[in-house]
Amino acid sequence: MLSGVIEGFYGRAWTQAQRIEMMDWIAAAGMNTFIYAPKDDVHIRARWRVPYANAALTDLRQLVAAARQRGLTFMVAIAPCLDVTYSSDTDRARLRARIEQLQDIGVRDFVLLFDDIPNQLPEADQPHFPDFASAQAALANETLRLIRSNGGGELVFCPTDYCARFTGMDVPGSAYLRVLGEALDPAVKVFWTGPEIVSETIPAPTLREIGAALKRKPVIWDNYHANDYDIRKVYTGPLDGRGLDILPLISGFITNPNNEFEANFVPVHTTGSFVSGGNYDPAHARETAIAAWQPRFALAETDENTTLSTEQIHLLTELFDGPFTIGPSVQKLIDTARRMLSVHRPDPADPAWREGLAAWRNFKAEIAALFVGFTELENRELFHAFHPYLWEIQEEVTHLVTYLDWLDEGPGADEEFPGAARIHNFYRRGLAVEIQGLLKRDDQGRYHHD
Ligand code: GDL
Repeated sequence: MLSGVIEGFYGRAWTQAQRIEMMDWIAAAGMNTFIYAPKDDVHIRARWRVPYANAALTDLRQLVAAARQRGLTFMVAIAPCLDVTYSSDTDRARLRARIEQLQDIGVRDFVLLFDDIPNQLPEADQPHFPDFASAQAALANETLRLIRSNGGGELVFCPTDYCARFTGMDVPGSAYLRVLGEALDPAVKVFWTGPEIVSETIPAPTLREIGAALKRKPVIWDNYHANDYDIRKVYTGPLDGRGLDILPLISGFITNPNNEFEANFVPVHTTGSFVSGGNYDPAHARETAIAAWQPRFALAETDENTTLSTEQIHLLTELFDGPFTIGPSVQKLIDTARRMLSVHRPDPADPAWREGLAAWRNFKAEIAALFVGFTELENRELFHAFHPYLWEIQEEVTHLVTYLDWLDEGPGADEEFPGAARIHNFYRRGLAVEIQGLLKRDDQGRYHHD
């Protein structure tokens, strides 16, 4: 089974050194594949017709060698999907030329991506193919033949409808997927992100469904830890929401993680634990990963052996846990604060209030210490990976505790916070906040206007 990482996100790509280090992480996590597919490399998508220049080829050649040294499969993406004419001999020749150029430097395995485009057969192709899926399958099969004729290798194809959401949650009814399943050479593997682009869970029955439509077990392209779609999020907790019962139903599990390279240690480590098929438990996997991650948290001003504490790193992973979860102890604090704020003027003498307030004051102190500790890290990339997010959390926690402290002073029923003496416009502003303010969201996340 393919397992590993795809550098497949939008936004700033990783550096060459980071890619090689990522290969170390993949190998250490017991996985076998690194896929080079940054949307940031314009040669993959917009400029797919233009051959790579020598400097880029030198870098790619270095990645081929680094993967080989570590016993990993190294795959390179090509995504002609923005403007290819599927029936054009010239375009097909250009695709062939790109593949051959990469084969010349030792790349054997490829991914062919058709994601994030309209599901529509281009007009120029309409006389030549009955539908979009047939056109894409023809190009993929031709690419596979080329790969085979030049020594062999894998081809993984990313369909335009790569999750159930894009089929209107009707995978068995999707003509597009059915035609792909029939027309694609059985040796071509196919990516699937699950029910959604970012799937909270990937239930086994949904994989039986897609497996039947595609006539093959899909390769999961997991966007669980991807954060390119939300500038306020980073995910550094363990993989969750995927059961071991899916492993027999897939032919690969590849994660597309955070843009911030350093934030991906626990995601990659725990993805490795998950695919190994043992007794995967996210809580346990988190602790094992933290222990392996800790040496990266060396402090700059002391001897090399001083790092942030395990507890601090644990807190970090809980603050920025996953797209659908906050770490359990932080979630408990949120629940406590919600209870504390459920009455207009709480009784400061109430033991539950006192306990909750102490917990929040303590949390604020822990965050402050973590924030300061981060500024002192030797590894500046690691610092930058979290700094803006930590800053925001520290701000918000401080505001909340300031408010709780004010309530603790027993203000009158008609007193307001903040009083005139306090700066009150400290919350984030800007266009996005203005737009959010136009439409209020209810508890279910539905929008309403007044
Ligand atoms: C996508 C893109 C991917 C991006 C991710 C998360 C796939 C197949 N394609 O739509 O490049 O990083 O969502 O935003 O997932």
